[in-house]
Amino acid sequence: MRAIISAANRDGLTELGRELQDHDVAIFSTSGTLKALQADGIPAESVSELTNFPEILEGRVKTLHPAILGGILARRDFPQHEEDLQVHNISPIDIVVVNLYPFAETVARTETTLEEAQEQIDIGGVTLVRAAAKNFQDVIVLVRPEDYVPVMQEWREQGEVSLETRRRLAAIAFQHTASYDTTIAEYLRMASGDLFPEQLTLPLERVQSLRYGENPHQLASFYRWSGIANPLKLPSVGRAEVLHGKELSYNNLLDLDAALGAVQSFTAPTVAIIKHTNPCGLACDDTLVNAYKKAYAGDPISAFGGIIGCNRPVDEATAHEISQIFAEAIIAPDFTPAALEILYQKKNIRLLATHCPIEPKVVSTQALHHGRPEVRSISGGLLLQTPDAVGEGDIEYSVMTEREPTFDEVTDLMFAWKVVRHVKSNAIVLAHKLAVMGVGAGQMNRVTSVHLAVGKAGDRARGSVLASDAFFPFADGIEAAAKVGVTAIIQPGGSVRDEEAIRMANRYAIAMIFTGRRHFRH
Ligand code: 93A
Repeated sequence: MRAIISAANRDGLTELGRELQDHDVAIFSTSGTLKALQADGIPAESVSELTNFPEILEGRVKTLHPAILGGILARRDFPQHEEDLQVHNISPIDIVVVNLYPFAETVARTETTLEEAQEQIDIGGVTLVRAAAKNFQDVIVLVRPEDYVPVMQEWREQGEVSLETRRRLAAIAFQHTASYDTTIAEYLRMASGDLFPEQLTLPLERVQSLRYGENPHQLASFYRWSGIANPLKLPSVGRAEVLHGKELSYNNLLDLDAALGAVQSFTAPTVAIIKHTNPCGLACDDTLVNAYKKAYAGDPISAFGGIIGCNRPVDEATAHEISQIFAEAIIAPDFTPAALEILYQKKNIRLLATHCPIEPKVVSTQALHHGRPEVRSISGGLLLQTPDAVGEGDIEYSVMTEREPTFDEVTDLMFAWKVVRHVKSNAIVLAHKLAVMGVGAGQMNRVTSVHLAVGKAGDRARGSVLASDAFFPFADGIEAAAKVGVTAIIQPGGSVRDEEAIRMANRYAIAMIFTGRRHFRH
């Protein structure tokens, strides 16, 4: 029997070579692999022995040759194929072991140039793999080092590698080359800025299997975008490091994403406490610990079991405060050693570090070209969109009422406006002194969301400002807010009944501003 081994990553190759040697397999390799095998005392020959042709174009053509591809693709049970091999003096090849050029790892580095990336596009290796996988009845194909040991073990114990295993290896191989090509396509697409091409395969890699989905009877897995360097170095849950805690659940991941998104809108130290993807508390202050205290005070009942987002490294004081209650998870740029010492005492709390700044540097145009789209699933398809990103200083507004908002009101209105887009629609947020006082989320009409936010805020509604993610279709929501002492409102405007809403605001001397931009979150 004959094997071709051509591997960029040589993990496990020596052991594999020894096993093949025990089975009397003749090994043929490309130059680098050959050197490595021979250095470890594994007898192997150059693929040129099969092709009578040298590697050319600095290695761009090494194995692309009919003597090799014919040997792989020939069906052993077809007389015509057998005859062709004999006529052209081609030897059948039974095992193909390939580890492709590391394209993904190369483009994961920001400094990689287009030319460097191009050289890492594997052609010959992919061809070997696809040929071997097509002919899986007769050829064993191995593309991942982790498969070497189990397959060799099967061979040793069963005396052969079963047809079932060969077929499974072929499926792995085609998935591997498909995903490899998808990463290349994605790299070129991102550089071209073509957001939604006619055909799109998403380059995803599994991070981990999850114990279950949203509910225990649902199966689930966590995938992330496979690595292409993002010049913006955007923080993400997919790339965050888990420092501590119980295994992440499906719902944890959803809430962590909401927590990260919410605090990413702010430059001052900010803490968000998330429940069921909505912030129940969120506040900015001069220090993280003060922001946490204010966020917690926003809704102490709901904060129990919350997921906490911080846009500054968690320090000792903040860790101490957080450890007073039961929190499910924290995501932050990092954690100080003193903070970790405190939080490690909580066995279950999940701690995630993004290891990059969490700050509002994304504006929509940049996100368009360098960010990844948001993906959601519907039956029979996926929906893709650019994120609802808003940069600092991106908010423009017009005053619609007789009274203009005061400086303090404007500060809180801007704050509330940044919070409200992280709340499920219909979304209403009441805020005061850069802290959330009450939230109305996910209601089927806007006035109910106002009632909920007002109810949560209680006495603190007086003197607060209100943000609404979309226009008020009727003036009733404004009246409900006015009656509990809300002094200013921010909303997109755009309803046919805007005039009624403005009249209502004027009646209660509310200052109301329109932004012209809606922030639905369904
Ligand atoms: O440049 S290639 O696409 N041309 C080829 O003909 C070819 N054949 C195998 N690269 C090719 N390979 C790849 O070379 C393999 O997929 C493997 O990653 C690498 C191993 O080369 P070496 O053994 O010289 O280090």
